[in-house]
Amino acid sequence: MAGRPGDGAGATPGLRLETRTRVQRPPLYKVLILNDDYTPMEFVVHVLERFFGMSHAQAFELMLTVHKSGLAVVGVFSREIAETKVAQVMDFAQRHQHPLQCTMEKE
Ligand code: TYC
Repeated sequence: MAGRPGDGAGATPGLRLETRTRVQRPPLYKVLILNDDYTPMEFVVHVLERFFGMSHAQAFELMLTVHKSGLAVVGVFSREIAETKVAQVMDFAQRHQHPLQCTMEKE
């Protein structure tokens, strides 16, 4: 059978040359918002609108999910974008003296 490009046919017998390029997709990260007893509901809704581009209705629904179940994924991003979102939310919450927690984890 004729060799295909990249299969090393015609090269030194026994020496298979690896010519394919292996492409690794960069890992994705989930950004999570955690419930607490003190952050006002409206503040969480505002955070979701401001930093995650949600409509008021989407943000309100997700905030209620977090309030009832403890946490929720708010988005999935590349590492750098996820890190930026987490830093923005944590900074915004701290500046308003709310204990809201935002974290990220590898998918
Ligand atoms: N549990 C908060 C309250 O009753 C509201 C809240 C919702 C806080 C979601 C954080 O991620 C959160 N005021």
